[in-house]
Amino acid sequence: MNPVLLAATPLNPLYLAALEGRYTVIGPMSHEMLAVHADRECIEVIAAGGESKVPPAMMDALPALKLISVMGVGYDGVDVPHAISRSAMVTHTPNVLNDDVADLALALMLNITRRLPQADAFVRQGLWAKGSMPLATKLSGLRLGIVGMGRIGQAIATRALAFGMPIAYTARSNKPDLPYTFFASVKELASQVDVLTLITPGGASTHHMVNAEVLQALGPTGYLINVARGSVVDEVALVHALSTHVIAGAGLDVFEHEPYPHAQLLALDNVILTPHVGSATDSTRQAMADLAALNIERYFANEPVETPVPECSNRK
Ligand code: 8YV
Repeated sequence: MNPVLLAATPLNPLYLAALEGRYTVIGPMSHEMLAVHADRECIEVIAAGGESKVPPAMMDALPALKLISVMGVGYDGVDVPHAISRSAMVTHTPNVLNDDVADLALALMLNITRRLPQADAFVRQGLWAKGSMPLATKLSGLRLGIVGMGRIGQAIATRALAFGMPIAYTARSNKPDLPYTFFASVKELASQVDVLTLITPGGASTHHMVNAEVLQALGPTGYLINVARGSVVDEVALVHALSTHVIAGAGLDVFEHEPYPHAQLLALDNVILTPHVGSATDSTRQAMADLAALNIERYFANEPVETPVPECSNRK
């Protein structure tokens, strides 16, 4: 009989396909349903996506829980300390999505500064024959500030170097090996750059890290790019900053209450909105699904998992 896995939330079809045939995937289901499910006591693995919530109650409904395998690099929806207290391992899918997320960050920078959605609309609406488009802002050479200098932050920096952008960053700690300027606070960083790009983990430690004060520091010629988590930005403060030109514009792939961006964002001309598509390409999502499935396979083969989250890496 195939092992039974619980899906925390609807799984990406590629993840489901990678699990098919080897496991029986049940769920998602309410805690009430789970509490009375016939297979509850034998489920050792929860499969989840990067945005899934895996709260203590879900874990505690599964007495045999040993692994939570997240298809996504972010795992802020998983209560990792609780998983550890239950002796369960948490895995995620780092690295395979670095290029895509970094590509999207640059795409958002180019789109917002060069006003590409407006340019496209200008052509489609037949306005070109009647005159020229208003001039845009040059991206090359603008000073870039990166919040979170992990693997994706570094991939963004590498790309930005080709655009002649001087690079500064803030992170939990200074990384002296990198040739970029470190600032200890996000506010200080914001005051020194033209484009502030967020690629830091979500969760309590970064909640509303970008608030009204930081946006004020970024200033009227500054742009905010968010490819991290919506929770990192105070979205109400951002709406205010965009509508009163406290900052010049924003490119946002993530939102506080997905899939519902703040209603006023939809009406603003100085913001570009994408539906959390940082890693959403065929090849990257396939690689993420394969890696998430590999972690499960390793667990059942009694082998060390491939990509534990950092908090669990000493338990590899
Ligand atoms: C995906 C993500 O949206 O990796 C992450 O942390 O946010 C995204 O790549 C999602 O995890 C796909 O399941």
